[in-house]
Amino acid sequence: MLKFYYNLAPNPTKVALFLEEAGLEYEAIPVDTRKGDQHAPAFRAVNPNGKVPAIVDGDATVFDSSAILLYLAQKTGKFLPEDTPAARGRLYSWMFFVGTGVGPYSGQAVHFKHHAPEKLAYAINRYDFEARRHFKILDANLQAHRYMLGDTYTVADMNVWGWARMLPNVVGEGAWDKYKNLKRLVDEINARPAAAKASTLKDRHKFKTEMDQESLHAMFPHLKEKVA
Ligand SMILES: N[C@@H](CCC(=O)N[C@@H](CS)C(=O)NCC(=O)O)C(=O)O
Repeated sequence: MLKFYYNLAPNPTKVALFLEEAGLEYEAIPVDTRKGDQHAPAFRAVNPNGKVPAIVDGDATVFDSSAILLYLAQKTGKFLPEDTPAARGRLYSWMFFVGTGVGPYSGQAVHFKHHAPEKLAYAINRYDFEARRHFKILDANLQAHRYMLGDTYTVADMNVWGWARMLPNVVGEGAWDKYKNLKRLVDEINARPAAAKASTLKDRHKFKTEMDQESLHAMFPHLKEKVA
């Protein structure tokens, strides 16, 4: 059975959404990143980057949420746009835009606002600005089209949903007023049965919630190590 390595963060959650949408059977394997499970050699053999999500599907091992979503969409033939160069161009562009822009800038915005030991105004401003700029681009696309790739719900919408549903945590309370089209998509996906099923992941395993010294060192290793 497909193995799905997860915690409750945005990137694993969008993969859970796809697995539920497609009705795939999977074994959910918790990786408690606040306890340092991501650094265990057995997990590093699955994802050398030491982050979730990752999947093992027969002899295929896939890490990074956008890669996993594309892999699963192509494996099942579900939630893909039509098979034309124009549609593939849109699919790959938005998938990579989320993977290289929305995800990392949102993650760093959260890091500098909520977790960094020092409140650095420059870093907070830069990542807040960039996260907002990326969300605005998504919002403008969703003003022009019902879904990210046009008229049909696809894997690109699931990719957006992962971080977009956390928008107030990324850019602050009250932010939804400025991203009404994105809110429309997030609300629509939240109401889908697959999203409700994906959210039951939180009931399957009790993840560590404290952010103590062990967690800080596991998740932010630069606090104690140097890269050679
Ligand atoms: N580019 C990756 C990012 C994955 C990622 O940042 N995962 C976080 C979720 S908490 C993680 O595993 N963090 C643990 C760590 O950084 O030690 C993706 O899209 O899947």
